[in-house]
Amino acid sequence: MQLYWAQGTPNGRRVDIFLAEKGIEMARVNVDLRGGENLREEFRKINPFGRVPVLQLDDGSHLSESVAICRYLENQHPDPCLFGSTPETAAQVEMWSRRAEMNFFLQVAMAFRNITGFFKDREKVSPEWGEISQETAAQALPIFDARLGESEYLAGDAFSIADITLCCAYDFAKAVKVQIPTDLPNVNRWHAALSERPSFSA
Ligand SMILES: N[C@@H](CCC(=O)N[C@@H](CS)C(=O)NCC(=O)O)C(=O)O
Repeated sequence: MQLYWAQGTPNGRRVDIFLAEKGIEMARVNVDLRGGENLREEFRKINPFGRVPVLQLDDGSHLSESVAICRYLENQHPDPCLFGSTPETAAQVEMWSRRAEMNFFLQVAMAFRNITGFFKDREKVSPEWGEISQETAAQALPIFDARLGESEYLAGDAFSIADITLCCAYDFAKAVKVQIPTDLPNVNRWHAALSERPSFSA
C-alpha cells in the first residue's frame, strides 16, 4: 500500500493522525498540488476529482476520500477502535463526524480556497463567499463547545475519527484567520488534550 498525499494539507493530516493512532507505517508519495500534479491526466486516473489523499491498495486499486481511506484501514486494523464499537457509538461517531465535516471542516476549506485564492489557477474564487464561510465556521464552534461540555470527546467517552476531523479543521482554521470565539472552555480543554497525543504533535 502507499498513500498519495500532500504535506501541510488538512486532509493529509487527518489520514496521518489516523495512521499514527493505529501504529501503521505507510509509504507516501508527495503530490505537488501547487504545481498542479494532481490535475494531470495520470493522477485523474487514480482520482477523477484530482484531490489527495489517495490510498493505493496492494492489488493496484485506489481509494480516495479521507474518511473512506480511514474506514478501510479501520477494518484492516481494528485496534484501537476509532469508528465506534457498538451500533450506538458507531452512529454517534458518524453523526459527529458529519457535523464536524459539513459545519466546520468544509467551511474552513471554503474560507481558505476563496480568501487566499491558493487554487485560483483551477477554480473560480469569491472573496465574499470566503468571508461568509469564515463566519459560518466560527458560528459552529459554540455548538461543538457545548457538546464537549457533556463528554470528553466529540462522539462520547472514546477518542474517534470525529475528533481527528474537528481538530484538523480547528488547527487549520487558525491559519486561515477564522475568528475563534474567546469563550470556548470545553473546546480549549479538548484541544489541549489532543495536542498532547503524539499523533497530533508529530
Ligand atoms: N473530500 C476529500 C477532500 C480532499 C481535498 O480537498 N484535498 C485537498 C487537499 S486538503 C486537495 O487535494 N486539493 C487540491 C486541489 O484542490 O487542487 C477528502 O476528504 O479527502
